[in-house]
Amino acid sequence: MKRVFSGVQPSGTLTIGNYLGAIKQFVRLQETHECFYCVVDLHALTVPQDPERLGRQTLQVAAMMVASGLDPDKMTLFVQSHVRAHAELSWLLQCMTYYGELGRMTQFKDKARRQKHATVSAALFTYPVLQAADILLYDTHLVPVGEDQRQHLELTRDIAERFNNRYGETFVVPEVYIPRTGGRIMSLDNASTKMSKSNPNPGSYIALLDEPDVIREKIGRAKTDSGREVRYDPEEKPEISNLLTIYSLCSGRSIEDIEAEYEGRGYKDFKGGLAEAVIATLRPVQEAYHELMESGAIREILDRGADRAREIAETTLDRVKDRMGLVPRL
Ligand code: AQP
Repeated sequence: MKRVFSGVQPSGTLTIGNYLGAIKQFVRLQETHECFYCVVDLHALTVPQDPERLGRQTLQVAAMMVASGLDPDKMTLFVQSHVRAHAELSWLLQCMTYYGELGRMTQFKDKARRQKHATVSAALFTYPVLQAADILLYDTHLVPVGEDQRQHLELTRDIAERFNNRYGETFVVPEVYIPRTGGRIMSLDNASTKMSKSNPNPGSYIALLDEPDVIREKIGRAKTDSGREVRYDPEEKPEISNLLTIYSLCSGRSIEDIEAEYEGRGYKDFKGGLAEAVIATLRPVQEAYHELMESGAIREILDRGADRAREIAETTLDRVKDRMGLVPRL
């Protein structure tokens, strides 16, 4: 079986963007691939985090992933900081990554712009290398991610190829896997920025744990154009097109079918139907999540996952250190 790796940051409650863009694919791939999924807590530290909250969110995000359909008997789920090889390989790979390459990463530029220049952490600049380490440790063939991660995946491939050229075949060069629709769900308040769990405006996203009334309210307030035609046209009608994408992915219906249903009915009815489709999608996830959190089962799932991940990661790390000329202990 080919290997899959992907990570999710515990930087807030997952959004429907994370769910449709990434986690739905994770669930599908566990049937056909050997999958490693990781709650990347070290990545979340690149911007200031409250320690107590970070710990809580790490368990919550893991539980949300399992509640979304990840099966502990079919895939490996673990916390990044439980496997030390991630941080160690990251250092080794930083020695082969160019300053200029990291400076071109748009995620860094976007996140750095939101902070005062002098307080931007060095880790925010170098974390794409940690991401490369995460992926390369598991001899990963396929990385399912949202569109926003495409550039980081290209960097991972460049680093792997550079290493293989310099030291001989060591890493599998991974392929990126981005869904045809849903790879970039946009904010509800601004269709030119992607939906993000760390957006300070909660009205900009639907969180996986939002109550039905909150979902109805957020969708009711979602920005639209001033027309009333429910039509998919990302250029002319980016807001309605984004809502149609969410509707289609949640209901399993085609966009044309939804357009036909709301022809001549305006945005209010359309938003009402969309809200119910989202609520129906999230209801089973929310129920499973609350059960998992109450039973405490998530800690055990993560513990078993870390043991399994550690075994593979340490073998890869030893191989890399050997290739680079680091002397092993007796
Ligand atoms: N809006 C989105 N549409 C589709 N996919 C998305 N992803 C994120 N936002 C969207 C995908 O979800 C996976 C997990 O993302 P992450 O938690 O590792 O970090 P991120 O990409 O930075 O996501 P956020 O929600 O925007 O987090 P913050 O606000 O903390 O930066 C990834 O595969 C991502 O592509």
